[in-house]
Amino acid sequence: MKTFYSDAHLAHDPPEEFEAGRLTPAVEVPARVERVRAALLQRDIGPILDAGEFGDEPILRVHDSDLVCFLGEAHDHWREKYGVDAPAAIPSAWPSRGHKQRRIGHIESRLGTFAFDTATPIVRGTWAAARAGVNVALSAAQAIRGGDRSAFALTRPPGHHASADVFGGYCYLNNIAIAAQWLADQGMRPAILDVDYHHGNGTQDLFYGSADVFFASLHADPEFAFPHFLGFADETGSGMGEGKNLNIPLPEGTDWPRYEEALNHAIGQIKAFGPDVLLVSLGLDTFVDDPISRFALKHHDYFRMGAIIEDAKLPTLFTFEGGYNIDAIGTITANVLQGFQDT
Ligand code: Q9C
Ligand code: ZN
Repeated sequence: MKTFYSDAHLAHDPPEEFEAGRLTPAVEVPARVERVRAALLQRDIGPILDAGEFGDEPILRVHDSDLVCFLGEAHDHWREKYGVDAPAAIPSAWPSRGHKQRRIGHIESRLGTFAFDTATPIVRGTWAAARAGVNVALSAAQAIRGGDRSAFALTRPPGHHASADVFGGYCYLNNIAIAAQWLADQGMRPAILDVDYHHGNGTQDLFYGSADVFFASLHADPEFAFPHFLGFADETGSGMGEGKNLNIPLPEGTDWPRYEEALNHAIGQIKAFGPDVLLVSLGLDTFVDDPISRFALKHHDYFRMGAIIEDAKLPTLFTFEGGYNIDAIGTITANVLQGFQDT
């Protein structure tokens, strides 16, 4: 399968994130994608191609123009306020109950209005990287549209936590949602499978009321895991989208037998929806030695994951999401793609 890539991601290189009450070294770093790229070059998976340019229109089909405008200028405004040597922009105050949302005005009020956590810093290169990441996802979607059986969008920053007008969870623009909407706008019927350790709250929210896109997510139970406020089993969709959203929250320590059962169930529900394209939010933070997660999948389990996804017998677009064990990320990502391809 073809892999799509852009070196613009290298410019998004935040040194730190604010998490668990302190500034800590960032885990969503350029080495993640570079390690995957190196692993793919070593294996017989297919060519790595540069992304094309798709413009703003596909982004604005999914995201509110206020968020897009904010992300484009946030770092400039932050530097005007705190100086050219200022650290990454991180919010420190939020509009809570009884407060006003502030979409225009001071950088601090806009940061709090558009962000939902403190772990998603904005540095000088963030916007260019996020923007290019969308082009990577759309390039993969175009390959699928052109008849390819599968494609891999090797993109960062990740996207599945970002909704129409909120960013967070290391995500700024929702790459997979933009690709799914782009395919739907061309008459396709997409299903999205999210196998990242964290619930894809942004993707769920974007399609929650829609009958046209099915969303299924396997993830750590929000009872104990980020994003804490969404991803529960009773979230099944609303209005026209009722029954088109499937959450499977899983306990700490989930290993392959338990994961496989949930994955097979999700694939069954996806097939019942009758999609003609499958998009996979491919997070690799389910790995046993992931530094921020608590599942227990091993290297070889990822071949099986790829094989089960192949079993849906659909054109399949994989989009890179989380996964923070730098030494394992290349191998386990390639294992999924190879498990899919060799089945
Ligand atoms: N103690 C993705 O994997 N902080 N985002 C979690 C854990 C944010 C993860 C804190 C995690 C975001 C794409
Ligand atoms: Zn994740």
